[in-house]
Amino acid sequence: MTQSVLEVSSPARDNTMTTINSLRCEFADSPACVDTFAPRLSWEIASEQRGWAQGAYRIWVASHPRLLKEGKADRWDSGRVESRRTARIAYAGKTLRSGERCFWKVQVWDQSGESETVSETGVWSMGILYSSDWKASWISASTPRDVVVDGRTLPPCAYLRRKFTVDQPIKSATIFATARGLYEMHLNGARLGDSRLSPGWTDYDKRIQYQSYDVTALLRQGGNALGAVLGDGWYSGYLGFDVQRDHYGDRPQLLAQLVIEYADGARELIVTDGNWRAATGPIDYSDFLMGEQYDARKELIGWDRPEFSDASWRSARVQSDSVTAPGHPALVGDSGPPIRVTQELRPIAITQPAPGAYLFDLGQNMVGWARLAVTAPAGTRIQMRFAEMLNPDGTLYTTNLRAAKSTDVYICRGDGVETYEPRFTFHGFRYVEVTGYPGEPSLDTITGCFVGSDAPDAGTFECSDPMVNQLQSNIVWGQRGNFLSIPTDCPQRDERLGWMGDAQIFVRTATYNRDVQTFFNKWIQDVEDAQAADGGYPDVAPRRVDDRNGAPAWGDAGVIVPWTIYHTYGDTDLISKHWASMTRWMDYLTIANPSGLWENERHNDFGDWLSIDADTPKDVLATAYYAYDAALMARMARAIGRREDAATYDALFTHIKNAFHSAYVTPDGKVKGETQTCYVLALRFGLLPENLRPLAAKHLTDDIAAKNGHLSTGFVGVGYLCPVLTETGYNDIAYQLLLNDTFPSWGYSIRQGATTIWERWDGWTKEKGFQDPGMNSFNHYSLGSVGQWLYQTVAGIDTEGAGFERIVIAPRPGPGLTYARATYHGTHGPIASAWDASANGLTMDVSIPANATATVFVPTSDPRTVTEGGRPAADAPGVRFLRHENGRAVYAVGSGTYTFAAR
Ligand code: RAM
Repeated sequence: MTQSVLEVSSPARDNTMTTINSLRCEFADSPACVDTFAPRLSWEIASEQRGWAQGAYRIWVASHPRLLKEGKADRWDSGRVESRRTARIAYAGKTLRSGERCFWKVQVWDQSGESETVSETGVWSMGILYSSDWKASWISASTPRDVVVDGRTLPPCAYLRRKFTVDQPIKSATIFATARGLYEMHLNGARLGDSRLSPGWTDYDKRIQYQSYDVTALLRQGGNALGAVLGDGWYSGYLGFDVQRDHYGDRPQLLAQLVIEYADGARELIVTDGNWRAATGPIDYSDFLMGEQYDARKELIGWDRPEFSDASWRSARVQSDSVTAPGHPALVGDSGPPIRVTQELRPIAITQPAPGAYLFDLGQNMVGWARLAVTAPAGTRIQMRFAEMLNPDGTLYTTNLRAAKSTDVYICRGDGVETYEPRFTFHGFRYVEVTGYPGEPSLDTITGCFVGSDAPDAGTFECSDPMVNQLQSNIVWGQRGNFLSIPTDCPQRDERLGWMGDAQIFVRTATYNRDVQTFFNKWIQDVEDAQAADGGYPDVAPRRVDDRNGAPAWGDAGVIVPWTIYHTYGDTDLISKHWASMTRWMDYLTIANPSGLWENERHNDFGDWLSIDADTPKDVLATAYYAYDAALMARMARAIGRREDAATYDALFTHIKNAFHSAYVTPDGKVKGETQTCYVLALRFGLLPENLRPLAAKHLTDDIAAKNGHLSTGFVGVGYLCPVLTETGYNDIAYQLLLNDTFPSWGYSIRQGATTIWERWDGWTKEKGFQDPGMNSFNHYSLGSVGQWLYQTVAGIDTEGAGFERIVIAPRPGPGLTYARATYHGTHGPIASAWDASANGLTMDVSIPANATATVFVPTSDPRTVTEGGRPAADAPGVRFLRHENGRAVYAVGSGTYTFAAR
């Protein structure tokens, strides 16, 4: 019976054209090192039929795709489960083993129970499940000499290799590898994988990610060679301010294990141990902040091939700490997204501001490095320096990089066309200055290699105003480059840390632009790892460089980010996993602040960082965030069925709200400090009694008017400014702020040519030029947190409850825009909302994925004028009129595409 079901059911047979897409395991496409015993499986359904909903599913998991074809599920057959769920179904089959590959399909039925569809085959691979399955030892190169450049200690990169022989037919071969530091793995002359800067940043004293590589096709009978190059990276290189290096250790180390399964079932392991050989090669040094120097004359030709003679190499040094010993940091499978070069940029211009100094403009502030192409005599030294901005005389402006030298040097081999790109550094830049280049370079000399954590695209936003489209582009570029293993503040200066305040204010915007579920799942663990024994979350996670407990709106990321990721993707396991940690943070605040005002444990107390001529009292801001934490904790407690905790946090919220009210709020709705941020936080976090909300909103808009229609918010207030204005009936003022191009505004930076979000509203002004170079990045995403409002309000895509199961389409057209459109790929698939007010009335195009439902709000004073697909909306198939409220007709719809029109 099973056999026939899988064989006869195909998408083609289904006359409603229903297909199953996007099979995912642990929220990733074909993940390579899953290390949980019950991986969660998800899929999406696309159907042409309006209102399609799943009635039942059946999951099949097998050890070989052939078995699935034969209708056999030797690992797990879930049986038919009557359920609408399509996401996070936990595997419940035979116990999974380290390294095993699982192939799977899902079969679904619609609600009639008759029409059925079968997916294509998905796959995932298991990582190493038990630390005792690790047989490798940490190895390093014996102490090489250090180079000192400009007073900085910079060690050369180590090369490691190991020759081995294969003399039987192979069934499969997988390498598991990681480093304390950074590594690149090679096998038989090929670099493995396309990810960069592996293994990524975690608190290496607690947790280290490993990656895996399927090398079945690369092994050959006879001699083989494994190789690795090591760099310092976050582990031992310069990082953060104050010229500090060796944050976790002073030499990079490698841990690698090749698992070969032979055709006869035997297994063999080749692991890092004393049999490896070590040397230094062409990379004189490679450091995040300082850059890389590569001397091509020292290349070790063929070093990663079996034929190479490593007689002059030394034995690798085996570290004394054993992977299986208690207290060893946890080794965890990299759950993605991988750090990759995701785009190449061609320069748009070359200038020569000084003799012999060629300046390439890539047209975009970006993160990564430059690839150089050159033909020059051996020993020619070519230097590349990087900057985001130019001085008035057209030379590089590097002062804002502070102690980051950001200089790459290439020394030529001299044997024809040479191309070079660095391995273990990255820069934040738009301009590249090349010196030492022989002759005239061309646009082909330099290519910008854009690097970042490669989270899948999730959304698009576009509207009738080109400046707003540039703003959206600036937000996305800032996100793509600064989400590099962790959410960093900036990519260029000597900082590049996981600032919590920046992350919490931007996270909701981030979810719209990219699928950041696995990215933040990983970072939330970094945040928990960074929690102090007293319960304090830090300012930066991983907690290095700046060791203090977190300031208000910074430490709170430990609650806000998990909440946001849960709310976006619907994963309650995430809450359960971090619940104990979050309650420790709440206890820490509550014990220190019994009055309900957050008066103690404010540490760096940044306040509304980089606000403009507005001084939000720090206690007001702190207390507002404390209340917000309590409210989110109550909601999360409810989501995971902890009713008593929910009641406790509800009560805590009320306590803080009352304290806030009596300490800071006047009877006429003024909030102490009276800045825009004061009002925005009080309104957004629900800290005012109903009757004072309109008054407070009025004070907010009065302040905007007094500033001649301008904002004054810093990092903390900015994210909620436009949302609060729309919520309180001032959508037109929110639009005004969005469309401003006079100082201070988003538009002002764009008028000055910004291609990313600036750290400061006044990073550069016509009157004063550059702001204090002590802190002036031109690629900082925090002030880009308005992106959330573009998607949720201008285009109107949101979720009611967690996980975009019940979608809200509620665009709020406003003055200055004639159309806006957005797409967002939610848990169930693609959602679209577009409105156009350029002709008579308003049209709205809406698209809802199968298995989801939506509430659609159509702006109109008269619901009788609303049509869908040309007929009265109330009569349209699959559309149900609910009510008319606040100038909007409200409809319930199921999946499908809809065109509403209203007058
Ligand atoms: C700056 C960082 C970051 C901010 C902190 C308070 O140095 O760049 O953006 O969160 O300060």
